[in-house]
Amino acid sequence: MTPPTHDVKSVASHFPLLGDFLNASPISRGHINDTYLATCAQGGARVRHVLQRVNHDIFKNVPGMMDNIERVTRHSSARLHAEGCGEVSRRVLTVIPTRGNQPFHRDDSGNFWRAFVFIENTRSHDAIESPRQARDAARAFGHFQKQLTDLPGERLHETIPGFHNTRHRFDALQKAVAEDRAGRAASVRAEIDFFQRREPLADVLLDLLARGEIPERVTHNDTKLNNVLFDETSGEAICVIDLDTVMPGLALYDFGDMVRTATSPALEDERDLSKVWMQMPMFEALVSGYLESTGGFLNEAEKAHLAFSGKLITFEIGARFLADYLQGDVYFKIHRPGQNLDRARTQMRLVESIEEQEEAMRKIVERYR
Ligand code: ADP
Ligand code: GN1
Ligand code: MG
Repeated sequence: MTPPTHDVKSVASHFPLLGDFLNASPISRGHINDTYLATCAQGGARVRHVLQRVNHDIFKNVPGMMDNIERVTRHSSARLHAEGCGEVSRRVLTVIPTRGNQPFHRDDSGNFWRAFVFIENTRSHDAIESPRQARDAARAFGHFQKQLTDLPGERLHETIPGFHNTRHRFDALQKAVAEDRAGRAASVRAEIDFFQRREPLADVLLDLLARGEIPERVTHNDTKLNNVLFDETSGEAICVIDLDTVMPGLALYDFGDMVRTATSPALEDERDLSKVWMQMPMFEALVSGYLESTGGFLNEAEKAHLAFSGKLITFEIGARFLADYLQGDVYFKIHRPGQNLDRARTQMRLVESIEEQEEAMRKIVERYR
């Protein structure tokens, strides 16, 4: 639970950073990796970089993951240049290879470290503030998908196999309940029941995929709101980050996670559940922004399931938070006891709020189709 401390200065010496190392401070957003902002001095100016320790308990094939990220960022960058974009270095992540020209550095403890250009003059948001933000974020994530529709080469590595396989995720929750490693199951019976009652949700998209009604695509798979950077000055969503899970997936996984993270005004771990709900103006903005970027290539079955995808991904991530709570908080970083349970409860409340409004959500999608 205590934040890890690393010798970031020593890590930094393995990368050709643009200047002399001054200091590094942790960036506490994100549940998975250890991220640092490393500042260097160069001719009186400060140059900043991101140094990140990849969580290799979760990402078992770091070389494969970095291969994906290099291919995807190279392709996006070429696309942006072709589109005549003026600020390519702020609109796509730039990996800085090590001094030995490797995509990551391995330290003496076996940790994998990588470096990125720090994208200046941006902000990320943990909770949505306006429909404009929602529309912009959805347009940016949709544009990211669009850029990758013609990614050349082999199928990308599956950096976490079965990442959004909701059947597997549901079964993992059942297993966590049965094992009850942390002795917590009896105290969260109502929460467990909530997910068990909704088990049939788990197979809906997997069945559509198996019947060939929706296609596999290259998707981001972690489109939570704080994985897009907004320009500090204009407020525009300019760069999609956190590319660790870019791999084969369903477009609906990406849209669903936007609904999960960019429609409720509350934080993911809010304890006052009366603050958690699906706000229709945010949903409408997501649909409009997302279809603006992707309307040209999504098929009718994908469009027809946009509202459903929000419910499904919220259900899925809620089940993952609850399973992690039952296992003793071994996956998602927590900053206080009970945080994963609080996160599971906000997801449950949001699923209910979507259920209450699903018909109206579907009608909104109809209007934009
Ligand atoms: P995690 O996988 O742990 O979520 P992220 O890659 O999302 O890690 O990084 C955590 C946070 O660090 C992001 O939410 C963002 O605020 C910040 N960040 C990451 N990369 C950059 C970058 N290249 N430029 C600016 N900020 C960044
Ligand atoms: C994790 O890395 P981060 O914080 O952006 C998780 C996502 C979850 C999310 C829940 C690799 O995302 O799948 O949806 O937390 N990433 C991984 O907030 O498991
Ligand atoms: Mg992140």
